[in-house]
Amino acid sequence: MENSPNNSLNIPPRIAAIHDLSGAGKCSLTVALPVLSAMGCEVCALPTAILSTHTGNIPGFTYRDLTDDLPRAAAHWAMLGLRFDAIYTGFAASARQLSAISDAVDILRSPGALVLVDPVMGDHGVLYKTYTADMVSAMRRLCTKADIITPNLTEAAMLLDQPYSAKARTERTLSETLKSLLSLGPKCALITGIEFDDGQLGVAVSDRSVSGDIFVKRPAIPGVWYGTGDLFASVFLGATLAGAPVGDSAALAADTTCSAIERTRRNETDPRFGVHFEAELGNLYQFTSTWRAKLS
Ligand code: PXL
Repeated sequence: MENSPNNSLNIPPRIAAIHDLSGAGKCSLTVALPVLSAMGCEVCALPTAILSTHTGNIPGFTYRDLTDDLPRAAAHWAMLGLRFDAIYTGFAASARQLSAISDAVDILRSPGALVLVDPVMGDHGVLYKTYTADMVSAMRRLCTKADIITPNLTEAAMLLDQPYSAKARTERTLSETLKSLLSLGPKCALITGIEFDDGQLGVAVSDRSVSGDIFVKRPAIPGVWYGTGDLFASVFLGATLAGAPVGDSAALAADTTCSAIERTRRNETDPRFGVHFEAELGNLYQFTSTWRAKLS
């Protein structure tokens, strides 16, 4: 995948972030906005819905659907002539919303813009409770428009219509899955949240313009950590837009996610409210500034 960052030191790359705004329980926009701003990007938010919290194991959340606003907001941005270096999508609430997100991608995409689809649908072998079979098909269609996709193993199985197995993975089987994911259309596929057969956790990456798959492995930290897929994808996008090679971007995203999880574990806060990534923002700024300076 050719990176297409706006490498001017002065003009930050502009990203259209099409995600929900969950007020508490850091995920989607409340991760993408701070992370990508710290990484030197301008983030234009196109909220798909407003919730009091995310939907994962927090009963009683409020939900206001904004699907009908998406085409109008995208048309307004297009009318203003806003040009985006990247379009970034994640969680969606319905098949109709996924179709509106897909239309917004078409409206906002200009030549050279990078489209990252994080096909948020489930984890640990199960779909999130709001997801349906129709939504899986709609997400698969959205992935065909992407340059980069970042499913976890559950989402990869759903996208490929394959059974999910909880068994630890070998690099060989992961390479097969990556190949199938690339056949959906993207230039680059990352599988996140992998338990490797040697007990480590990590990600697997395949990029059409890089020979050989890349495996990033880190010591496992047990537990269920909310919003970490959103953190990983946001960091990966920010690093890519700064011009970092795919392996460096994946390693930074993995390290940032592990550090934030580790800090949250030490602090013993309720993991449902997200991981403590705030202390990583300085490092993220440094990383992207270094790459921008190197490539300018
Ligand atoms: O982190 C993914 C996510 C984003 N947004 C909402 C969610 C979830 C996962 O459950 O519920 C609203």
